[in-house]
Amino acid sequence: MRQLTLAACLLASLAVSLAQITPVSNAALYPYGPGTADILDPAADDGTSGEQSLSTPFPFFGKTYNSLHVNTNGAISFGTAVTGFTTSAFPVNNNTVIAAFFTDIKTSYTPRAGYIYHRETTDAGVLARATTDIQTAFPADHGSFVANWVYIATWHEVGLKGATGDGNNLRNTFQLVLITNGCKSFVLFNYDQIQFLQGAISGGDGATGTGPNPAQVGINRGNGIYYTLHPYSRTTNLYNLPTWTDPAVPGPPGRWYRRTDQALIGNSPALVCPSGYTSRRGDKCLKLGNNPTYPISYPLAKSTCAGDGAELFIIRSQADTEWIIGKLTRYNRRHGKLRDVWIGLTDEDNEGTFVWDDGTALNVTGYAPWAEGTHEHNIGFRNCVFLNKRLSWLWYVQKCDGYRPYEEDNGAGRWEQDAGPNSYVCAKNAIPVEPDC
Ligand SMILES: [Ca+2]
Ligand SMILES: [Ca+2]
Repeated sequence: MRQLTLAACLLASLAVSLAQITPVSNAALYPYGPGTADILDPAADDGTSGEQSLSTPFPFFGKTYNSLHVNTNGAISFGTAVTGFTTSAFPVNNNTVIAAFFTDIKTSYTPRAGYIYHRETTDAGVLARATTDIQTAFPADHGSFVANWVYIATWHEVGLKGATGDGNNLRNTFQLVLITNGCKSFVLFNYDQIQFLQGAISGGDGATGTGPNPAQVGINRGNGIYYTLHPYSRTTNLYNLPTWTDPAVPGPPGRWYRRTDQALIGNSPALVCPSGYTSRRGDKCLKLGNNPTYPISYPLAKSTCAGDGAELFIIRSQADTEWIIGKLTRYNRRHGKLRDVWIGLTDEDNEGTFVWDDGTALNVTGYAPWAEGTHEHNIGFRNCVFLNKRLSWLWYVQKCDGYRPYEEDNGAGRWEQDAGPNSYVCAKNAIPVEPDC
């Protein structure tokens, strides 16, 4: 019995000594491991820290979370543990993650391949460092930011799943630092060493740590809409993360900064319309433009929008069309005289190839409600597309300078009802609302 106890003590001390790693010294990485209050997770493959309660809720893409999970496969997740990973590029549904190095990582080898540490902290030194880092990185926008809470998760010399031969020696060291003042939030992606690109599954090679699906680096809101990706994500450039510096954001080599409280891609409730643009559709704000008495040429409609920092509205759906019809109908009820509507679509540059005002090609298999006979009508000098009121608002094409000569004036100082488009819709990006903090 005494011998058993002694053996258990020896085993326990052996386990402790194994955990006494030497944290790397790197200007990008925050302190971690022995000597800090870090929690060390058990060795695992596709494991998780379990739910970690947060003393300060973390704002993340328009929501706030009271807990998080630190997962073996190189990511922090919100709402639920994410013990797997995905090789599909963000945005994807589910996988609500901040992914530092999202691939098949495994620490549960004998001997152990790496250590995953994490802690929340309000240590004054760490908060001061986080405050300085954010103020230095974003002096114009966040120059007065003061951090009041930080979470540090570190994957120290972790190995790849399916390692064989020389692959048993490949190790990656990286860290996520979550920072908030309770309102705005940021994450630092810190890299010290990248020796493998992916685990041996997903087509990977266990001896070289390479393969067709290198790790994903970025943030995924989990709704299939909001996301951000590091430029090296899913490429062999991942090897260079420890020396990479963001050309747009000052910071030490090996660090990528992202703000995380706001959704800046796609539709967001935290968007407002710029002055003069009252109607919101998705992430665009719209303004009806018109000339009640004369036809207006396509170039004039386009340049009027451009002069306002806008572009002609790009119609993507029947709902967009109905929005315009409704707007015109209300206008006509009060003022009359609005007719056909230019949309931002022409084949001026290449006959028969229609391009939107923002340079994107018309998706020929997508929404494109041409009126019957348009294509026979579309010859070299008819290049601009409009909603044809007389043809149930279907798309028709005409000369870009308006298709009736001014002689069509009916003598009463009015143009004929079908004298050509005299309306257009300018679209501007909606503006994200800065929280008051
Ligand atoms: Ca794994
Ligand atoms: Ca044409």
